[in-house]
Amino acid sequence: MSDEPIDTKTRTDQERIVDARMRLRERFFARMASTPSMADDKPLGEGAPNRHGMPRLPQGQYETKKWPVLDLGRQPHVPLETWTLELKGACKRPQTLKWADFMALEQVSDTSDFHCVTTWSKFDMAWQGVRFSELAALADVDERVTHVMTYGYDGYTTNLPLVEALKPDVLLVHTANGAPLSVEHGGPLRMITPQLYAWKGAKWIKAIEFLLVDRKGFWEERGYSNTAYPWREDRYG
Ligand SMILES: Nc1nc2c(c(=O)[nH]1)N[C@H]1C(S)=C(S)[C@@H](COP(=O)(O)O)O[C@H]1N2
Ligand SMILES: [Mo]
Repeated sequence: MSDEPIDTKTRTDQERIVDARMRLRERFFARMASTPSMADDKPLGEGAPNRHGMPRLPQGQYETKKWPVLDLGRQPHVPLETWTLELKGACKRPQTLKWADFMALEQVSDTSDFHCVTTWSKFDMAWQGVRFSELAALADVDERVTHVMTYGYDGYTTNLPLVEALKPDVLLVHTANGAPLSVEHGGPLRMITPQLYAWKGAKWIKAIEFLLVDRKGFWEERGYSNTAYPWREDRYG
């Protein structure tokens, strides 16, 4: 356990977390509005607008009802008893959460679409978990943070701009379509980035690092796009 169980947190602690989250929200709202997914008035794709006003099927994608598995061929099994999530880098409250700590955070449900760069899209995935923004607030990220790196238990890494990570549909999820997330899909916990290609969401997430300068993750170093915006077919860099 990190020093105290979360339910004994004082009201002051909670207020500080909420305050930090509200400050972040204000600070990033204007910048979020200038990121492509909100500012793009000619997104590429087809179908009725999705929840974000983008064409439902991004250009070059096809819909699948199946849920394919993509990873580096190593699927780590991490028991909940030993599982931890580390929040580190440029933040005022670096910390390591145990499973009970994580589950005591505000839990949300959201339905979103999943777009893989290998051209399949799966619509209407029902997720449960914790918003990335909640974790950023908990860690009290430094004002100067521009990017984040996420790490998987399999050694995977992927980077993304903080403004993308703070979008309200970016979640760390433990439940998919009503069932605990299977190991092959990244259980016990993975990240999802519905408005970016799915490789930006680390399965078996182990750590989040707040960065003052951008750094490339596994696929980004190997020629994938750094920005990964589906409605511009922004697949490769
Ligand atoms: N830890 C980890 N996360 C990962 C990957 C990986 O290899 N390792 N692959 C990424 C890629 S390329 C995609 S498309 C999605 C696939 O998620 P899925 O296997 O649940 O469909 O996970 C992403 N997250
Ligand atoms: Mo992918």
